[in-house]
This record gives sequence, structure tokens and C-alpha cells, in this order.
Amino acid sequence: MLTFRKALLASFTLILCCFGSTAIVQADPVVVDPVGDTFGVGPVQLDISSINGTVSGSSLTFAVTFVSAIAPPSSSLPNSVVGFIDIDADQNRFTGAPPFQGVFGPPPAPLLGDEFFVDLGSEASHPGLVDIRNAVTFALTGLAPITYTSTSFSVTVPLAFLGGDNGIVNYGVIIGTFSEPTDEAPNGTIPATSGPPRAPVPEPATLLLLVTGLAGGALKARGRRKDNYRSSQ
Ligand SMILES: [Ca+2]
Ligand SMILES: [Ca+2]
Ligand SMILES: [Ca+2]
Repeated sequence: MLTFRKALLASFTLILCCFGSTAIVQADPVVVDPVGDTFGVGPVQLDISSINGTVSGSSLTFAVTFVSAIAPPSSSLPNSVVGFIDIDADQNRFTGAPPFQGVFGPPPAPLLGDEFFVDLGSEASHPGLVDIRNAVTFALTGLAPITYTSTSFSVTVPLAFLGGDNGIVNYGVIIGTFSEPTDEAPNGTIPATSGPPRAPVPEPATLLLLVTGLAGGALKARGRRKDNYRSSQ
């Protein structure tokens, strides 16, 4: 019975460690944006639902999801997404250029000082690619691939286009239609920060299997010991 209790204790300790390490080691890089917080007046109000900046290997990927359908600028549709991603590469609001979010979004402006930016509308002139530019000189630093789904887009920026930055940046997104800006993220003054991809969180079903597996193993071991004990009598 002691072994069974010990096994249960060990499995629960393992569960606590799993949850503990997920919470402590890594912050979630996903920023959720409210639904219905658009600020344009036109018939099409593109509404951001989340933004996510993840660093992997030698590139930084920005993913933006929307409440309803979007289209690439090269499609020239009413729901084509244009706008900018402000990149504060040195995470210092006092260096670089004022953010596009501050220019085109409602106040208050986010606390960003851009070293670089992504020009989402530039996809109209080279489908599947967007301009990455130096925010101070506007010099082109590279063309980054952009992919679209019906309700999201994702831009993968080689770190070489960001002056060899480590990919941990503060950033913000301002988007809209060809007619007007309609949404930004994050709202308010605190910028988003990129990070490593979200760590996989063990699902409750997996944890249950783990517990029953460990407990079952302990019971079997106990049974074997009982059999051995009986046969030795
Ligand atoms: Ca929104
Ligand atoms: Ca800066
Ligand atoms: Ca917003």
C-alpha cells in the first residue's frame, strides 16, 4: 500500500512540476485583442482578434488573426489588409522613430520607438512579399514572405533584416482597409513583446493517462509482490 501511495504522490508531484514549469519558464507571446473595438467609419471594419510574435531560429514571425475574412492587398478587395507592424528592436521607446500606431491609431500611443517596420500594403506590388524598412531612413532592409488564410496572416522576418537583432522586440500592429485604419493591437500604451513559441501545455486527458498509468504500474508491482509472497509461503 505504501508503494501505491508513493506512486500517486510521485505522479501528482510530476503534474505540479509540469504546470509549474510551464507557468514560470515562459510567458505567452499571444496578445488577445477585443472583438468590436474597431475605430473606422466605412462599411468594412477589419477587426484584429489576436497578435503573436514568435522567435524561432534566425527569424521572427508575426501572426495576426481577425474576427472575419480578410484578403491580401494584391487582391485589391474591400477587405484587403494594409497597415504597419511597428518594431522596437532595441525595446527602447526613446530610440528610433515614432510608431505608426501613434500616427494612425486612436490615442494613447503605445510606448514604442521603431527601429524597423513592416509595410503590409507593399504586398500589392509584390504578391506574397512585404517590405521591411528601417524606420528612421525608410531604407528597404529586405522582402519578407507573408502568407494569408481567410482570417489571418503571418509574416516571417529574417533577423538579418532587423540588423541582426536577437528577435526579442517590442511591437504593435495597426491595420485597416485601403480607405482607412480600422484596428490596432495591443490597445493602450503597453506594447506587445515577441518571445519563443508557446510551450505545449499538457492536456488534462494526457495527465489523467499519466496518473492512471503510474497508479496501474504501482498496483501491478504490488500484486506481483503479493504473488511472490504467497508462493514463498
Ligand atoms: Ca479587435
Ligand atoms: Ca527603439
Ligand atoms: Ca484593438
